[in-house]
Amino acid sequence: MKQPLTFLLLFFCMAAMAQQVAPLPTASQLAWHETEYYWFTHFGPNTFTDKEWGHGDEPEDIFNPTNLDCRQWARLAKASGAKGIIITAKHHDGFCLWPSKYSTHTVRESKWRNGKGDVVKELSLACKEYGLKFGVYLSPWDRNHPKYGTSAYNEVFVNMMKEIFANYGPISEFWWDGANGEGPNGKKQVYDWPLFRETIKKLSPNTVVFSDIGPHIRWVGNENGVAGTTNWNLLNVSGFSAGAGAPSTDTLNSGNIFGEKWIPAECDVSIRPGWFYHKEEDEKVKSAETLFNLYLKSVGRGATMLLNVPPDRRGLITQYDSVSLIGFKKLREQSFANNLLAKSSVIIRNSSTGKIVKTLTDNKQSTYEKCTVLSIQFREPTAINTVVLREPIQLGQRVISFRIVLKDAGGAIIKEIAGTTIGRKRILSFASVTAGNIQIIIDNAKATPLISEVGVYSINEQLIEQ
Ligand code: FUL
Repeated sequence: MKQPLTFLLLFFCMAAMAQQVAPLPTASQLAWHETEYYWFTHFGPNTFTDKEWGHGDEPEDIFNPTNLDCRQWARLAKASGAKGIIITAKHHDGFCLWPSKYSTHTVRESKWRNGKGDVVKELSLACKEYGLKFGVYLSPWDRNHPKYGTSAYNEVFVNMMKEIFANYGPISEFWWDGANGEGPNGKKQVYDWPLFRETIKKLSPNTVVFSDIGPHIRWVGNENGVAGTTNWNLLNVSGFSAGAGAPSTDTLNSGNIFGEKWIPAECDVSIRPGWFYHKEEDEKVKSAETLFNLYLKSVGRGATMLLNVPPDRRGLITQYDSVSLIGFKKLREQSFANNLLAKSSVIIRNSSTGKIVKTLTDNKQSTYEKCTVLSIQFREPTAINTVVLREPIQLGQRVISFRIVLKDAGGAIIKEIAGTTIGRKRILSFASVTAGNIQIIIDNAKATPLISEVGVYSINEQLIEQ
């Protein structure tokens, strides 16, 4: 008699696990997911010393852009389709791009604009003008501040955050860099992360905060702009901390299938080899095609793309960068302008219910279909090489694995593509095939699988990595 009871219990446990959809994203996280692609901009003394990590002893006068124009940055960000800009208000060298009361190593101490300049202000206003979100990077590691290495520094860092939120808000995203390169002879700081988190929560509850482990967005585990082909928006954070105490880069890259918190990945990558501007890298700016490929590997794997575009010593973005950026925008537009499923001749059927579905091409995350198999029938065999799938992530991330089965007009299988995780958006590109029918099969899911959007495209074959 005991055995059936054990089996019954096991069955109920498995059923409960199979329906596990929590945790869910907050409204701010959902809005952040939708931004897809936005900018990072590294600017500061390193721009003028040709370094990547300043030592903190650079004279303030070294910071002297001859023709700074943040409106030019914002104009170009907007023209390239970016949704916002995050600026390095303070990098590891400790130099503040705003006249902070809590430092003597700032724009105020430089001769730039006779010490009256404020890059953070100027960029925040330019972003408002161009309808862009504005974000701030503030490095906890500070190689200049005299209090660094003592508990008093935590207070300094908090006060700096307070200044930023009070004077330059609203701040859509706040970025805490986990890098801390002080060696054994350097000063070691014990960061008060709970205090930092509480401070932002109180000052601006809707700001999404990035660090290696969140609280709201995680690092993707590399600086190449590439998310895992398996990418869960969930992460286990108990027992971990930002920086050296973070989970392995592999875990950050793929997330945790049963992670305790919704902490999706952001893919940071620079348009140039370095994060800061260096003249000798002008010819090494990533091409529009390379950026497009990175878009497929970040946004196309359910993450966001944070592309760094650093201004030069004039305080302007060069033509090398702008040509690539505008090209990148064109490639995205040309590739995804024409969803071949939006034609009335195409029939999408939910094989589980037998019903024809019309909401999967309406560009709305709020309309979705409960389905394990979708069958797409073209009237004429159609050349395709890209499929885009989306889950309504407001209801959690559910799909564990799926297949796309491409058939010819006679029903014979031409190609089968297997994938893991969908999330906010999954883009799958492959060598072109002429298909009469496509089946999307959800093989495994944490709970009832839901699909909100399906797109099928024929993009420029040269953009696809074979
Ligand atoms: C890293 C920093 O050390 C780099 O300089 C850069 O700011 C990058 C985005 O994050 O941790």
